[in-house]
Amino acid sequence: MGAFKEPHGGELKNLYLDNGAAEAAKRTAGDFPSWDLTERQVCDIELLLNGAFSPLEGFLNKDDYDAVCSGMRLVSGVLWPMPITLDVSEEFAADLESGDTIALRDLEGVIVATLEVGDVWTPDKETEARNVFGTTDEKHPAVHYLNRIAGPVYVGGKLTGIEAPMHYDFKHLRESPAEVRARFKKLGWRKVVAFQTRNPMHRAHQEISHLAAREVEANLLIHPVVGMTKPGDVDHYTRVRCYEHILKYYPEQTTSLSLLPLAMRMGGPREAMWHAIIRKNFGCTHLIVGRDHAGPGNDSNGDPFYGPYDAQDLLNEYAEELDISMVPFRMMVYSENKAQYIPIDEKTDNDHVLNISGTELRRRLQEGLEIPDWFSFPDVITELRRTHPPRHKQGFTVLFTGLSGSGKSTIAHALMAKLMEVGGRAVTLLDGDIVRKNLSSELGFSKEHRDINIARIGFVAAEITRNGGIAICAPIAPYAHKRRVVRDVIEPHGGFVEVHVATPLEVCEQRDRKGLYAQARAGKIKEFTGISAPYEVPENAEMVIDTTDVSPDLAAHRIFVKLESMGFIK
Ligand code: PPS
Repeated sequence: MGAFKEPHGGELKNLYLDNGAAEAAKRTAGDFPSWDLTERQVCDIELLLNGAFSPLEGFLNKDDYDAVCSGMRLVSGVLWPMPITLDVSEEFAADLESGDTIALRDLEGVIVATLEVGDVWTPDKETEARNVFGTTDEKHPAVHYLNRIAGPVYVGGKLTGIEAPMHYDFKHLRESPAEVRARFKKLGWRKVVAFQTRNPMHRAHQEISHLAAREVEANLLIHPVVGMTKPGDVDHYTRVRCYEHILKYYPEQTTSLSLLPLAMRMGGPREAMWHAIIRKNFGCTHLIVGRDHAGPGNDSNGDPFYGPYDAQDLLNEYAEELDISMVPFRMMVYSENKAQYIPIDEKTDNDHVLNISGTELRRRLQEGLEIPDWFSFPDVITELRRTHPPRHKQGFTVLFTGLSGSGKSTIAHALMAKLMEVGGRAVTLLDGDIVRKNLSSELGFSKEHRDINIARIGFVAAEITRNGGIAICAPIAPYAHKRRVVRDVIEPHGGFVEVHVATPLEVCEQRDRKGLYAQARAGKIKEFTGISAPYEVPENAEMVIDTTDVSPDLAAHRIFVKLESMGFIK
C-alpha cells in the first residue's frame, strides 16, 4: 500500500493492494465471512479506498465514531465531521469478533476489500442523529436512513482494497483523487476551485462558478455528486449530459468536469465541511459554498433544518484548520432590466428580478411549457425535456382496487380498449386473475401472500411506467400499506392513478359471477375478502366508482376523462 504526498499538508491515502498482492488476497478472501455492501456502503468504500476520505483508513471504530459524532474530530484531533460507519444486521454481527477478517462485496458480489474487524457495537442512533444532523425528525433524509434503512450494529476496522467497485457509465469522467491531482499537475493548475452540485446546472450556477473562479484567479473543477443524492433528484445520467453541455460556456481551457461517487447525507453545515475535506483530497484549493449547501429541505413543521448560511458560518469558524479555502456565495437572481445575474444582496429597488424555482421548473417541464433563455441553456433544457417529457408522453399506471366481483376487470378491459383506440403508448393489463395464473401461481390468499402478489404487480407496473407505457392493474389489493408502497415505487417514474371500485359487498355477493361468495359463506374458501378477510377502504384514491348503477363502459369513460384532465392524454 502506498501514500501520495499531498501538496498542501496531510497525506493522501491509497488503501489498494498492488495487482499481484490483490490477486492473492482475492483468493484467500473467498474463505472469510462476507458482507454484501449496500448501495450507500459501496459509495463510501470507493472513496475510502481511493483516498477521497483521507485520513480515514477504514470504517470508524467506536472511539473515533464517538469523537466524530460529538465533536467533529477523530480521536487524533483531526477534523472529520461525518461518521463513516459499516452498518450490518444483528445476525451477521453475532459471530464477529475483534481481529476477524471479513470480505466486503459490491452489488454484483465482487470482493472489493477486506476489513480487519476492530469494534463491533450497537450505536445509539437517536444520539447520533441529534449530534450529527441536529435533529431526530425523520423528514431529514439521513435520519430516515439511519432509523429505517441502516442496520442496527456497526463494525469498525481497517480496510485493504482489492478491486475498485465497477462503474460502466461515464468512465472517462470517473477519476480517483490521485488521478485528478495528476491532471492538475500536468495542466499546471496550481489553484483550483471546486463546484459541488447534485442538480442540473443552469445559468445562475454557471455564473456563480465562473465568477468564483475569476475572483480567486483559479481554474474550475465541476465536481458533481453521482453516488446517492436527495431522493427525487434528477438522475445522474441526465445531469452528467447537462454538465457536458455546460462546459462549453466557460472560457476554453479553464474548466473541467469529474464525477464524485459520494453518498450525500444532506447534512448541511457538517456536510459542507466534509465536502471541503474531500475536495482538498482531490487537490482543490477552494470550494464554492452557496446558499443552503447540502440542505435537506424542511422539517415536519415546514421549517428549514438549517439556516441558509449556516454552512458558510461553520467553514469560516474552522477556516484556519481546513487547508482548503471557501469561496462563499450569496444567492444569484436575474435582473431583467440589467439583463444579467446579480447577487441578491446587490439588488436595488430599480431591479426587476426574475426567478424560477425548482418546483416551477418541474411544473414547466411536466406541462411542456416554455423555459426562458435567461434561466438556462437551450441544450441543457433539451436534455431535461428528453428525460422529463410532458405528462402526455410519460408512462402511467392505473391501479384498480376493490372487492371480488366489484367490476374491476370489466372496467379495466373497457379502459384498455379506449386507450388502445387513442394509441401512442403500449398498454398492458395486469388483471388479478391473469397475474395469479402467470406471475403468482404459487401464492395463496394470506396477508403475506397477497402482499407479495401486490409487490410483484407494483414492480412490473413500475417498469412499464418507467419505459413510457401504460399499466392497468386490477387486483383486489385489500391492504392500504401495500397500495401505498406501490404508489411510492411508481410515482418517481410517471403517473399513478388509484381507482377504488367501491361496489358494496351486498351487490358483489348478489352478483356472485364466479360462485365464490357462496363457497366462502359455506366455509369452503378460506380468507375470502369481505367475508373472512379484511378490505381496507382507500382514503386517497384519485377516483371512486360504484358500479351498482353505472355500466362498465361509462365507468371507463369517466376514468378516461380524468386521465385527460390530469394531462396524461392529449
Ligand atoms: S389480492 O388480494 O389482490 O392478492 O387478490 P387477487 O390477486 O386480485 O386475486 C383475487 C381473485 O382470486 C379469486 N380468489 C379470491 N379472492 C379473494 N379472496 C380469496 N380467498 C380468494 N380465493 C380466490 C377471486 O376470483 C379474485 O378475482 P376477482 O377478479 O377479484 O373476482
